[in-house]
This record gives sequence, C-alpha cells and structure tokens, in this order.
Amino acid sequence: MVNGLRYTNTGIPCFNEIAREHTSYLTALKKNGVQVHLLPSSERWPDSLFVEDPALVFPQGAIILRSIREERAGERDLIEPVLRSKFAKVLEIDNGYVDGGDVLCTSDNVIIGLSSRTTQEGAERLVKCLSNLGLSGTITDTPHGVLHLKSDCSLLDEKTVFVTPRLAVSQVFKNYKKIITPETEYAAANAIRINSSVFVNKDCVKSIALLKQSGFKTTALPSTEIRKLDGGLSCMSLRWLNL
Ligand code: CIR
Repeated sequence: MVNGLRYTNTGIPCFNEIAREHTSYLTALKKNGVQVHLLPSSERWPDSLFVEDPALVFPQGAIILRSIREERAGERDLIEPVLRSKFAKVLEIDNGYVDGGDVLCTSDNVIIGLSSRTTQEGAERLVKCLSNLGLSGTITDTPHGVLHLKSDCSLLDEKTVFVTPRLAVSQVFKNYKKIITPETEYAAANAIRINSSVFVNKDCVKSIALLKQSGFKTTALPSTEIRKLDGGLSCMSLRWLNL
C-alpha cells in the first residue's frame, strides 16, 4: 500500500502509521453504528485500500467502475465477487472511466465530477447505469488540479455541503446550504457523515470548530499519513444503507 499512487511524492509513507490511521477509522465507523465488512489486503494493487474508487453502492444495487490508471485497473476484479454476494443487481461501466471519488451521492441525485480520472464517456455510462437503478445523475466539472470531486466536498445532511471555496461557486450546489472550508484547510472537505457524526481530518481544527458551530457533531480522525497517498476519509470505505 505504501507504493500507491501519489500526485506529489513526499516520500514513502509509514506503513505502521497508515495501519494505525486505518484502525482508528474502523473503530470510529463501528462506534457510530456501522456494520463493517473488511476486505483482504492485496499486495498486487497497492491503492486497493481506497475501496471507494472501484465501485458505487446503493440500496438498489452496485455499480462496478473503471479506473483510467493501469496501476488501479485490477481493483474492480477484487471487489466484484464481494459485491455480487451482497447485491442482487450489479451493473458495470464497460466504456470510459470513472473513479468513485468523483461521485457524490445526495438524497435525490448523484453528482459526477469530470476529472483526470473520470471521463465524459464514463460519466455518461454511469448516468445510464444509475437510471437502470431508478436514480438520476448530473455531470459537473471538478476544479482544475483537484484529484477527485470529493477531495473538495462532502454532504453533511440532505441540504448542506461542506465545500472548498473553489468548488462552492459551482452551479451544481446552487440549491444547497454551503459551509465553506477555511482557506488553509481544503483537506477538511473530504469529510463523511456517518449517522449522527461528521468524520473530519483531525489536523483541520478550524474546520472542526466551524462544523461544531454549525450544529454538527464531529469525530476527528488522524489522516496525515494516508494523505501522502492522496487518500482521505471518504475513500477508505464504501457505504450504503441496508433497507
Ligand atoms: C490514487 O491516486 O488513486 C490513490 N493514491 C488515492 C485515491 C484516493 N481516493 C479518493 O479520494 N476517492
């Protein structure tokens, strides 16, 4: 895993530190009422820890995505059998490319960000798969130089997004209440709402204060080492409601 992809090489991350961050994450998920299914690790696919990217899951079914990066191309084969064992309906993106990190699921729509990982063709295929599951999708842009749409935003509740200033201007959020990350803490935007708590990067103290002031309960989690691989809190799990 320490050999995973990274945009800027700040040195090989420490395996033990990542393992500790991952354990804190798992503990917090369980403490907040999530039933966790842990997948076996893979030496062959070092980025496979980031299970958010090769698939999407909804109560109605799962969608297997397609990575544009050869270094991640086999991850879909790792996750597919697990999803087939859990979902009656499993669809696949067979053309174009989409990473799950570019997909923000809201209560009534799925927002898909075009990026260096998600192509127009992949996004259009995804909209078709979503429609097959009875869901709607909207394609939008991701700010230039940002890895994934969700590097810069997260959904805090049905009507509220936590978003960086550079993405907050997007029309796609025009009907949302926006809480804007402080200029020095863009990394906080990759948060996740888990039942009654918002998981947020522990170092982002201003953001934690801001979220608390806005009435959200927070769980501060360490992610310094995982960030060296461009990972964040959303990307280490695939989350769905058992209806
Ligand atoms: C990559 O570059 O693909 C991984 N090192 C990081 C992926 C992070 N995924 C995400 O934010 N959804």
